[in-house]
Amino acid sequence: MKAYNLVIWITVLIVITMTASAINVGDGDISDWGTNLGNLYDANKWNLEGSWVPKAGVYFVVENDNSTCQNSYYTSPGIHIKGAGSSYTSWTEQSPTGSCQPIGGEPWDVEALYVTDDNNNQNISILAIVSIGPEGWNTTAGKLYICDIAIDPDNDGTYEYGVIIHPRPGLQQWGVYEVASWSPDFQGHSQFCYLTPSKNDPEGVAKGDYFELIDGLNPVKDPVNPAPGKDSIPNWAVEVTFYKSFVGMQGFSISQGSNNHGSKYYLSEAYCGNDAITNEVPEFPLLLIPAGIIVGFFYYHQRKKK
Ligand SMILES: [Ca+2]
Ligand SMILES: [Ca+2]
Ligand SMILES: [Ca+2]
Ligand SMILES: [Ca+2]
Repeated sequence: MKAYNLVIWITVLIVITMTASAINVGDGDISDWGTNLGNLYDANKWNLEGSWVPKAGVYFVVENDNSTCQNSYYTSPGIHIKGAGSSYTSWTEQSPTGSCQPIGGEPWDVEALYVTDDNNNQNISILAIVSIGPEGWNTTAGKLYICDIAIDPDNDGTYEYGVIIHPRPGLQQWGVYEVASWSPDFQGHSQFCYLTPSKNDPEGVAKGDYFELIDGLNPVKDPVNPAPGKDSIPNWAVEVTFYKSFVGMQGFSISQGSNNHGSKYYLSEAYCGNDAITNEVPEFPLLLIPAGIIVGFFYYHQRKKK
C-alpha cells in the first residue's frame, strides 16, 4: 500500500509540474510566460540562453539571429534552442534557400515562438518574438508585415486555421479563421504567409496584444529607415489567447492535438520569407518518461512482493 501511495504522490507532482498557470494577454508584459523571459527587457541579458527559457507547460522554439553562418549582420550565432519549460536542447536552424537567414538581417528575423494551454483546457496562448513592429516595414515591394499565425491542430502538416495579426480588407485583426488556402510570402520561400478564409466570419476573435520589447544597446525606433545590425532594431512581442473551440481542439490538450498526434504552430515574416519558425508540440512528450517511472515502480514492487 505504501508503494501505491507513493505512485499517487508522483502522479500529483507530475500533474502540478505539467500545468501552466494562465497567461495574461494585454498586460504589455511577457514575464507571465516565465520569470526568465523578463530578462528579454534587459539589454545586458537579451543574448543569454537562459533568458529565453519559459515556465513549465510552455513549448517553445528560439531561432534568434543566425546559427548557420556569420556575416555583416550577424557576428555571433545568437540563441537556437527548443523544448518545453526548463527542458530543452540546442537546435540548428534550417535554411530552405541555402542562404544565411534571415536574409537582410535583423529586420527580417522571427526570433521565437511559445505555445501553452491553461489548466482548465479552455485556451491556447501563443507568444511570438519578432523584429517587424505593428506599423510594418517599408520595402520596394510595399509596406510589409509579419505573416499570420498558422495553426495545424492535428499535426498532419496542413494548417487548417490561422490568426490574423494585422487587419486586411475583409479580415478582422486577431480573428481566428478557418483557412481555405495560404499565400506564400513575396519571394515564395515561406508556404504559409497570408491566409484566405474559408468563410467570411471568423471562428472567433482572439485577445491579442502587440508591443515593443527593449532591445540591445541602441534601439532605433524608426521602422522605416533602420540601421542594420542585431542591436539596432527594436523587437516586438505578439501575445494572443483564444478558445480551443475556435480551432477544433475543444477538450484536447495541445500535446494531444485534435487527433492525438500533437499540434503545430508556424510563423514567418513576409518578405525574405525563409525565416519561418515552427513550434511542434509532440504527442504526450512530458508524460512518457514519468509514466515509464510509474510503470517501473509498480513492476519493482510487484517483484518485491513475490
Ligand atoms: Ca502577458
Ligand atoms: Ca534577432
Ligand atoms: Ca530567426
Ligand atoms: Ca492539419
